[in-house]
Amino acid sequence: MNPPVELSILLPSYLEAHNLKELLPELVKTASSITPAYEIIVIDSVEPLDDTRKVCESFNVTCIPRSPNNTYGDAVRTGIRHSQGKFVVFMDADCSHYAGFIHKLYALRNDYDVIIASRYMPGGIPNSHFMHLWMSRLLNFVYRTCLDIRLHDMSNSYKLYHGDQLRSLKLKCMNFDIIEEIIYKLQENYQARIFELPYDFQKRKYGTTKRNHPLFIASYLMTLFRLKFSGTDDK
Ligand SMILES: Nc1nc2c(ncn2[C@@H]2O[C@H](COP(=O)(O)OP(=O)(O)OP(=O)(O)O)[C@@H](O)[C@H]2O)c(=O)[nH]1
Ligand SMILES: [Mg+2]
Repeated sequence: MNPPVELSILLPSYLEAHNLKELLPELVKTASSITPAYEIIVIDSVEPLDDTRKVCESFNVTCIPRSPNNTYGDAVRTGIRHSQGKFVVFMDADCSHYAGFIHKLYALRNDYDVIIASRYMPGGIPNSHFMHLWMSRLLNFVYRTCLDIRLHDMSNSYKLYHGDQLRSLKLKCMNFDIIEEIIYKLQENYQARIFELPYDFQKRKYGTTKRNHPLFIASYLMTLFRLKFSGTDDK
């Protein structure tokens, strides 16, 4: 029987083969220096759209298709479903999140339920385009105020969670709002102890964003209303 997995690292990925070529060797180095009982899972598009699967194979990293659809929400749910780790780290696959920071997140695993790489707390560096930064800060302000989540940066996906808590959630969001849904439900269901560490965010290295802004704004607003007025339904 295989020993239990201590650390799962999950990377939702959409057309990121170029970035993964640079990120995965660093990630394997970091994970194996933390524990031999790790798994790295890249969650790719439903059908292959680039060389992502070949790149993962070349570094001995697991790559699975998301299901049922090509949305970020389905990538996150697919990753959580497949993860086995006592602790789970989510990160982007576009080199905005550097692997070495996992050491800092992991060092606090027994003190908190969630540890966030925070761009907006004192000491953090957002390093984004003006419009993206403005929208992201507004999003954090609105969610913080309406849902009473006292965090500087709940929307950066780079976080460490406790695997059992994460796997117990019923998550419904289809887009990037699933990140806020996770935090809200962990806070409501577990009174999760959440801690932020200042993080120096980098712009993506290769490729361009695939975010569809009007769609994401609409889904952030709908999710905000749903969480505010329906609360959680998944204890
Ligand atoms: N937009 C989008 N991103 C996805 C999807 N599935 C996985 N991702 C990954 O989610 C991460 C964040 O998406 P990005 O497109 O970089 O969004 P962003 O960070 O707001 O935009 P950038 O300024 O380009 O970095 C990346 O690693 C994507 O590859 C998807 O269906 N849509
Ligand atoms: Mg990005």
